[in-house]
Amino acid sequence: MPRPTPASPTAAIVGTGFIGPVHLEALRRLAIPVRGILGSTPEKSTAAARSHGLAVGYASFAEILADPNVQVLHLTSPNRLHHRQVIDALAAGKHVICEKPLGMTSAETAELVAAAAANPHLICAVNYNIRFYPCMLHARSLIQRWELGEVFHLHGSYEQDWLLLPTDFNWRVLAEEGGELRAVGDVGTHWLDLAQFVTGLEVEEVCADLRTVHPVRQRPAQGSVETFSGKKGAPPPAVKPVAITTDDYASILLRFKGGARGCVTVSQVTAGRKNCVRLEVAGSKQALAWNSERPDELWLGQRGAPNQLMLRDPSMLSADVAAYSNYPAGHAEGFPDGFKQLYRAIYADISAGRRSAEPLYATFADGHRELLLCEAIARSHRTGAWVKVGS
Ligand code: SOE
Repeated sequence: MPRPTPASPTAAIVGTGFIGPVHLEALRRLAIPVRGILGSTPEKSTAAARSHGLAVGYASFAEILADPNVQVLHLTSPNRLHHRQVIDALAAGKHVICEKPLGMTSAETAELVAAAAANPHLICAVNYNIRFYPCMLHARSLIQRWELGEVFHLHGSYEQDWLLLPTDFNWRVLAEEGGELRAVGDVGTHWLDLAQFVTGLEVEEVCADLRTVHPVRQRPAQGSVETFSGKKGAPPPAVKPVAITTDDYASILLRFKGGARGCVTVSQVTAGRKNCVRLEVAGSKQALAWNSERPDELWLGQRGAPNQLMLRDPSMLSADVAAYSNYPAGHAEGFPDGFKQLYRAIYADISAGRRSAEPLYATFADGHRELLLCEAIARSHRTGAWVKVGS
């Protein structure tokens, strides 16, 4: 796999919150140059550039677009900004790596798919990083090689606890900032993307039950609260109550094309589950199970033989994915490593100057599908009925 060289395209990061610096760190591990960063105010940009040792703290998005030294934009801004920023970035000739969800509605993401098609020389990716845990790439490879046989059903969950209390607040809880669906949009789409990526199956129909556990949350009267930062520091001196319509919890039944069935539970109010993704797949020959909080372990279930617990080891991974695991067994590869491997795949395409026919990373088409899924889930919850995706 080509290693990015110092002549690699140069990136800039939009967003200084929780996830922007994760992108930056992964790029640095790959020796991909990063020129600067943009925050929600020029002062935040300057402070972030200084603290991360970057040359430029941009004063505005327009300033990044006009920077001829930047070829790739990493968009880690609030969801409501993605659509406009992607359109403008592509028009300015920049490659785009956009955080999920790609947009607020499927009407927005359909436009972004069209914009990507109109700019085939630009790489357009969505940041579904969980695909790049080596055990998940290996699981996909096993399923592709029919080692599980026919997939009968799959299930799992994505659970967090950083929004457990009514005093927990962040822009994501507001529908106008993050979208109509929150737990489903923020982390449920990760699971849905992962499940479809690993199995190669497409969700066709959904039946969903959602709950807003805290219909009122306490918003700090001043300033913003960064994702996952609520447990740090002193409580804000003053708060005001805000009505919340977005989901804290969801359970969703799934029907896949070809007959497989599934279900997923999503929650941002499960005490003790920090950032826990679980996926189990039951096939006609074997089953498999994985938990992101023990990322290097892949369980393989057998009926007529002892079950196996595989410890990630580059020498034992499928040959086609072994290059995405860089540390010897026993040296855990987790959340930050997935971002590194994701950008390794994306920047290989950027450096090659063409889109892979079947990239491992999520494309805008995948990002659009996630919005169609979210809309089907919301409609199913409202009507209490099964809803076909994209109908
Ligand atoms: C917050 O819920 C969040 O940062 C998500 O937005 C990310 O996608 C996930 O990886 C971790 O949690």
